[in-house]
Amino acid sequence: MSRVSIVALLSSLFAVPAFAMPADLDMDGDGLASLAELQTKYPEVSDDLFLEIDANADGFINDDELTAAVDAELLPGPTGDQ
Ligand SMILES: [Ca+2]
Ligand SMILES: [Ca+2]
Repeated sequence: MSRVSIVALLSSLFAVPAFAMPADLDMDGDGLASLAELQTKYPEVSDDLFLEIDANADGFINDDELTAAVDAELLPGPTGDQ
């Protein structure tokens, strides 16, 4: 096992997001939501809003960024609680 995969394994073991990326949002199961995946669930999401949500500008929304976007009311919560 390479050093990189060990680090990835450890970080996945210790990552405790507020909520996991919903399966209906992360359709390819890579743990991240792309613009296309986000727009499939939220068609109203614009390119500009995606860039605003994508805090580290890697082109994908991770759990932390999704949580922050929901907290900032940029996106509705995945559980739909009010
Ligand atoms: Ca994905
Ligand atoms: Ca990101």
